[in-house]
Amino acid sequence: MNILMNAWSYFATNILQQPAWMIGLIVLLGYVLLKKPWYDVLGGTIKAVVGYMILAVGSGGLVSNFRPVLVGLKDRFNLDAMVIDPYFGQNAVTAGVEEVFGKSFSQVMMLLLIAFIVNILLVRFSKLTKLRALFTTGHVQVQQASTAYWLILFALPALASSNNNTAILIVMALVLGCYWAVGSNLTIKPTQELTDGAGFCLAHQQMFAVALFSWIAEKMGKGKDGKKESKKLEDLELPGFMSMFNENMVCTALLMILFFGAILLLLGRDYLVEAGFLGEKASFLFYILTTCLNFAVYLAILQLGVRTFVTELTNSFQGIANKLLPGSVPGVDCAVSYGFGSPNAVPIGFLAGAVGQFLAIGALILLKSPVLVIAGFVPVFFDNATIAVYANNKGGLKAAIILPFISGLCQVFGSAIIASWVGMAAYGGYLGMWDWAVVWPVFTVVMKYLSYVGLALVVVVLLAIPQIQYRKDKEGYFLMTEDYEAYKELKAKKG
Ligand code: ASC
Repeated sequence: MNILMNAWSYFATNILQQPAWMIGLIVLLGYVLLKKPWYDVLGGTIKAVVGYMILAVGSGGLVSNFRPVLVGLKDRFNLDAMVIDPYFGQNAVTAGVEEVFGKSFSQVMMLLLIAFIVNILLVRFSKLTKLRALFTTGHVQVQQASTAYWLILFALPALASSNNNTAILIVMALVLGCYWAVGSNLTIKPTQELTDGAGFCLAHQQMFAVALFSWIAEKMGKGKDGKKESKKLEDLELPGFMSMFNENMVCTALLMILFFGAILLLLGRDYLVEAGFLGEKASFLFYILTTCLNFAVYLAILQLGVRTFVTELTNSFQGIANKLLPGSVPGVDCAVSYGFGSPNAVPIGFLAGAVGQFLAIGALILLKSPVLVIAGFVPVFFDNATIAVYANNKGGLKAAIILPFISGLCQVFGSAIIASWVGMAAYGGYLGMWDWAVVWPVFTVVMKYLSYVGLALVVVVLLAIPQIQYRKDKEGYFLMTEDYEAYKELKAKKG
């Protein structure tokens, strides 16, 4: 048993939680199953791992550069607020779960393993379950397993007081594993349409949001006669000086100078020097410019990473989809979508979401809410940029502005309500991403008030979603992942 536990712990720490190595393992396995020569297997695996590492440099750089700027608002104005951000959320669970429920955090990793097995089994039996997507983003799985652990313990006090840890974990893993499989499965269609059949989907924290907002965007994009009406960002021809916004780097840089420039000015030189961001003698102006232009730099790195690994992943995954998990697709980080569609949707979604979040925070202050929220960079950027990329693809510019704006409101209000109710706000943070500010609070309410019946209801409703999707398009449902060109022909025929 001990050897098994050690092996699991080694695998979990070094591979499962490190998406670059997890993707590397999947690519390796896929190419081996495709019986590729050893040098193709090695080359493809290296490209996939390095590509993902490049993506991580981009997204990590964005987070480490801009999170302190937003969190700085809390210190600068002495706010007693919780930060909505996956890492703050995870810290809150680590700090509080033992005190509040008398449970150890180490259980979270077991929950992750069992929920992942549930996901694999659901996909293995796709003929029955109609589920096709495998979650591969381990760092996100850790954050979600932590939050789910807290929410379910809160909702089902009988579980929290039980001594049978294995039973508790299996019950929890059922809900979490179903959420992973069903959520990522929901993103397959919009992602195939965005990427023209690249063969992946999202395994992140806004999967229900992407499905819902893509659907709304499609409705928004159509005129009264049902024809496509609104223009996508990439088709807009901006006149005169505005044409410089067609260039993604210029657009991102200018928008960020406006947005972060204003925040940095608000924080003020004195605060930035005191907090160690700015040298005492350094120029404030050039500090602002450099920080803001870094945004464009990290986005460019991120996109390079996507280009490097996506082809390897989707080509090699054929091996897994043919031999191990028929008809399946890999679910990946939401940032991968920034390599597709209009790159300008990324900064626009971020800004629209930020406006929504700041308005919602203003409302909390005005309403004298007992819980105040500080915008965390990860939800405000990664959720809303992703929503905008998908919304733009379906509904054009209008959808790419309005829907992330609404998402920003949901993130703040939803997180404030759930985190204060379940007691996480007191520990300084909540996950805050869209699905966890909207979908999981609904699960929690249902489980809290209906207990085990509620839990069963959540699982049944989740599992019913792919069945409904399948019944609405029996011919195209599996075809869209197995042969996208044939799927497009089928759609064209049906008009
Ligand atoms: C998250 C999280 C991150 C980012 C990253 C985006 O939810 O924890 O580090 O989003 O995955 O690329």
